[in-house]
Amino acid sequence: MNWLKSALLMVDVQNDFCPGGSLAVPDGNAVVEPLNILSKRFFDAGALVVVTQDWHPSGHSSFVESGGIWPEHCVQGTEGARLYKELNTDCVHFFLRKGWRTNVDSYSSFFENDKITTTGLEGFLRSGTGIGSVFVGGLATDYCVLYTLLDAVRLGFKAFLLKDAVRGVDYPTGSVEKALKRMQDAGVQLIPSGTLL
Ligand code: VGL
Ligand code: ZN
Repeated sequence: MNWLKSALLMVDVQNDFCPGGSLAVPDGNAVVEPLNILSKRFFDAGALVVVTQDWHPSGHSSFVESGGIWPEHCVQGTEGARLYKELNTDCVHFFLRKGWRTNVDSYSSFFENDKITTTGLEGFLRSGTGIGSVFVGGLATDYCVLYTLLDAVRLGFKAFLLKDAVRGVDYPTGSVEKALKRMQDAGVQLIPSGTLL
């Protein structure tokens, strides 16, 4: 493991995706404990740590009221869009907000759903020492975590899903299982976070 060429991505650990939020992921806050341990581990070892936030304008095209499939969530500047308070961000190098264009969603942390518009994350990872491996935890397994990892593989990174540090919405039912299979088929390695400690 070359820590200097590794990055930890902590995806969308926000109030709206945690218990009590408007798009709550079952047991969503369970990702916080392993991520807090990992972010310190990565930081201390000289690796990079990235946090992402879903960051939608009100009336975003993904919301039911606008013809999308999701309840209103992670609206810019609201309590629901804030990072879950127990997530420790002391070790974070790079904060990334995505999904802020009204008419295009951004499940992936690398590209908006048009597959063309970049979020800037790839450029950040390729700067400096040049990251080769990306380790992903957070929410939700079957959406933002899935598309982030598929893009990571497509961009040529070694890509790892931290099994105990993700939770899924599982909407529609079965989508978590499908996502895990898609990731494995694409070459994502599924690992327990304990193997990095
Ligand atoms: C997400 C649904 C809608 C996610 C974001 O972070 O996985 N899911 N917006
Ligand atoms: Zn969203």
